Amino acid sequence: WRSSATCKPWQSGRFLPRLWERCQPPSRKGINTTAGQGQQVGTQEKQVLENLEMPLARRETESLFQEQPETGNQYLEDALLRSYLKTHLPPKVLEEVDQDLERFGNRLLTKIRPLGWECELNPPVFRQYDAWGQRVDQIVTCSAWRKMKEIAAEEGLIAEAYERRYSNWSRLHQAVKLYLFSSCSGGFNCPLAMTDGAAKVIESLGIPGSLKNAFDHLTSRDPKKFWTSGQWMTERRGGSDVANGTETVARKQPDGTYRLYGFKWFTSAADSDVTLTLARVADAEGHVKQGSSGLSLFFLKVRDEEGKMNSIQVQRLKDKLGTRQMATAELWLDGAKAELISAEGRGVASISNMLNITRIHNVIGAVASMRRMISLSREYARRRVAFGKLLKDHPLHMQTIARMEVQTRGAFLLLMEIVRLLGLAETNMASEQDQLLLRLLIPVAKLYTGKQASAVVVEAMESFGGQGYMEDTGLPVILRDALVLSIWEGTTNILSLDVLRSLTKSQGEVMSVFFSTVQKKLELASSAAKLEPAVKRMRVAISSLTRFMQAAGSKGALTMELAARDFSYSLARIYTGTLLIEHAARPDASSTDISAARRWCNQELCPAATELENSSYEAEEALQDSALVYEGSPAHGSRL
Ligand code: UCC
Repeated sequence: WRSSATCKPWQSGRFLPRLWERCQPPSRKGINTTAGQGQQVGTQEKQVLENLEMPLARRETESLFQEQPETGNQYLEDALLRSYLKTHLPPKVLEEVDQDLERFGNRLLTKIRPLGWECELNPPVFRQYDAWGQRVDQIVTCSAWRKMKEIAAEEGLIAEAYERRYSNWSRLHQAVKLYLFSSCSGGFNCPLAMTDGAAKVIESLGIPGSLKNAFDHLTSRDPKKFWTSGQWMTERRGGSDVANGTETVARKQPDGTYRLYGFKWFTSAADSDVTLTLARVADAEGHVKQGSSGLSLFFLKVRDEEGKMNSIQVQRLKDKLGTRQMATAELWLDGAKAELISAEGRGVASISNMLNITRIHNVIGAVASMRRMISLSREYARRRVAFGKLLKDHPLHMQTIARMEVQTRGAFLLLMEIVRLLGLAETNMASEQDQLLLRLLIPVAKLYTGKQASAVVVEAMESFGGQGYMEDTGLPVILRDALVLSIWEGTTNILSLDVLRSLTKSQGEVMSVFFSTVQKKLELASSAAKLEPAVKRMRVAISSLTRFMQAAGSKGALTMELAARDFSYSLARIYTGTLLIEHAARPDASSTDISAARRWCNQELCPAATELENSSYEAEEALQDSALVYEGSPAHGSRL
């Protein structure tokens, strides 16, 4: 297979264009189509093995050793996604959504993924001055990035959720599109997350007249009209402790608007049109109230009608490990004109509507990156020969990918559950219990899938051997971009504390709902004989969790704080396992649905109970934690 001049690198969803762009064998065209592959696959495998037999001189060592993994329409190749939609969507909705997703899957394959790679190759640059020394503070993005914005509008990636043409299922439809889009988006999933969050905040405020125009832009399908939003929460004193870290001051103007003064240390997608941000309103003497109750929420446009910055200066762009396609900036607000949109002092509570949405997007990103890596890994295993046979014929290799697959399936079902509940909440169809469950599951899913994504993506990278570590395969990009998922939108520990916040705020009611929901799902599944071992293990885990709650509840706050992470993991594993069991109990469930549920339930489901028994949450253990960490450091021996 000689390299062909007619080879088009971006055609047919080819994974990466540059390294192998000359290597598509004409005789193999169509290998990556999704239908009727059986015959081709056999021929292809035979050919790969035959090639291996060739003497070195006949092999094209100058251009190619291995064939790159290729994937087709990601919607059509995602068996779990399709079976989920088939199970849950009403037939009429399913018919339309299915058509839309298949079409979208093709567009992603042929048009959008290449643009995503262009975004990676052409990261934004900061132009501070023009040729004549005028300060311009321009963040220059590439044409592919700007095209992504148009596509996002055309595809209704935000609009879909707010038009609600499929009632409560619109959220799910939107989330699935975002899930498919995410790994092709060249980082554009980030501004979309914040845009969705901003639209949600405005909607939850009842779309006040002053924000109607902004809401229309944020939810528009018209590329010329569509706006994206930022979420400027992080200041130089830190990103987690927003209540104490926010220094920005808001000064009221005679016309009722405000001017903001402060320094925003980490503003993602800084090329956005508008943003939501927090600031402390100064009184007539210029005093501000500290702490959470001093924070209010503001809306502002980044530029005025003429395109000039709204008294905002860009200090520099951040030099990040990943998400380099997207401009993250340090911004000085020097009297930026803004509108107060929350009650004074209710900033954190108001922006939490945005946070909950961006956290769901984080989950979408996590599941999408896992799915993408597994798709590539399994394709590679069909092409790559080692020790005389294809990787897919090595049982240990398959076991490794299958374990990743089980994690990804679980994470996917957890994501679907959350967007299902969100859809109900947004169409006034959610019971109080549904709403409590949603409040609990968002931080649980965000923290758990963020960690899963890091682990799965690293493991999948290894499944390519040394190739996985090569920059120009594109695999390291996926890794870098996935590593942020456990950091932004609240780190694992911050999210674990948010799980506790939801317990406190509801006076424990969220846990009653959690227990009753998993019990109900298990009861419905208990008649399926093949699921019996999984159901049994799950019931044991639920008893352990109940015991943990009783024991930890009678201890002090320190116990729950020390247990917060293990507790959140326990909730994630139990709830996700229950969803896998529920999915496997469908009448038309496949054998893989059953084995995914069984395997998930074979892991430790309630680590919090085990660690409680190990006395890990005792005060003495906390002291020992510090001793372990600081042994040998200059701090050792001083009072920690
Ligand atoms: O901006 C960032 C990067 C942007 C990139 C986005 C792209 C993501 C897309 C992914 C695509 C792949 S990163 C910055 C993110 N920052 C955070 O996530 C902040 C992390 N910190 C926290 O979450 C903290 O826990 C805080 C800020 C929420 C803590 O603040 P407070 O003021 O100390 O918390 P309080 O006093 O407990 O809560 C104040 C109120 C309470 O309501 P009331 O007063 O009615 O009791 C809480 O119940 O806020 C309510 N509240 C919430 N309500 C707090 N959190 C929530 C919540 N999650 N849901 C509902």
